Amino acid sequence: MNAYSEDVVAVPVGTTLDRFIKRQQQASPAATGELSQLLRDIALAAKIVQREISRAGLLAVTGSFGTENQHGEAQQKLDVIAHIRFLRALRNGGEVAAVVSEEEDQVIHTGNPGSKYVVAIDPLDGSSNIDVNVSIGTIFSIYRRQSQPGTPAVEADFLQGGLQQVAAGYVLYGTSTLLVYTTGQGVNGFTYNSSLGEFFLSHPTLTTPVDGRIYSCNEGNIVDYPLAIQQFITACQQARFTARYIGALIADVHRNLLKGGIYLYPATQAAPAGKLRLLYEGFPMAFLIEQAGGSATDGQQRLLTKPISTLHQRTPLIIGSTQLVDLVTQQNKLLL
Ligand code: FBP
Repeated sequence: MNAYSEDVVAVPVGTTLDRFIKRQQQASPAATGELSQLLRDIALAAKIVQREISRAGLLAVTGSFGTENQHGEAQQKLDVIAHIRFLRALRNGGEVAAVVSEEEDQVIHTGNPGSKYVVAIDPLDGSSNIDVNVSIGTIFSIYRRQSQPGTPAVEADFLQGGLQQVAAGYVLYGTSTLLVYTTGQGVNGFTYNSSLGEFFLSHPTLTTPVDGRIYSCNEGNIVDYPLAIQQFITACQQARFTARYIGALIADVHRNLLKGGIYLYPATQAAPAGKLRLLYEGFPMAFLIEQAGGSATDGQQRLLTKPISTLHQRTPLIIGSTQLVDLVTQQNKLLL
């Protein structure tokens, strides 16, 4: 699905996000401006969350919130703050009819039933890094709803499948804050300049190398990994690949996207269906990596074609440079 027209808009580095969005919209006669405004609303929420994160240690917003989400995971204060901030921006922006968030079980209606878009979001990815000042992020995925605008959005609007995404992206709160997204015409990255309060194009038409020498996985789980994955990791070690694992999907995938490499979170005995969530982690990252020339599977099939039946469905994830992803997926299929 391609939100804007075919023409890829070539704009100089340093262009503001707002101007870039405007250019993409102008290049598409069919565009109504609703998706453009939605992307701006996401950028606004990212700026607010970036500010909260950068002051976390001073504002006592680190640590547990004292509640658990529907996955039985302890919610960190910043998980809840990011959830509230994105929800508020999407609600007030008026372009989103409903939201599904990692932090809430049910579909969240925004009070904008007339809107034609729905958004799935992981407000804060890499929660285990929050209190130790290591990179974390936000992941978002946008669909054009199937249900009739003017009526309440429904679960089916979120279960259309990865190929139906209109746009997807992530915000990486790292050494700098980066917004990386696609609308189906390649991937572009924008760096936040907090002194000007603006995102500027810094990574135009991102592409990932077809091969790489970095592997990212929680080797502490290796005994639980499928045999093919264990063999692949041993082969990487014997080939003197570099092991890098930040423990935040966004940060690991972003690094590997730039340098070439592979991130693996396979099924384990502890998580036989995988740990990561298909709707707001797997699908958006797979859409992005494919738009950058990479690949993503669940260890058996192309992730974007994987059937989805529940909002918080889990999935194994293997994502990164095509040659590495294809190799381990082929091996895995052979040994299953
Ligand atoms: P959250 O969205 O709850 O943070 O979970 C996802 C995640 O943190 C990924 O970002 C990361 O790659 C993975 O889980 C780390 O899991 P583990 O600690 O088991 O290695």
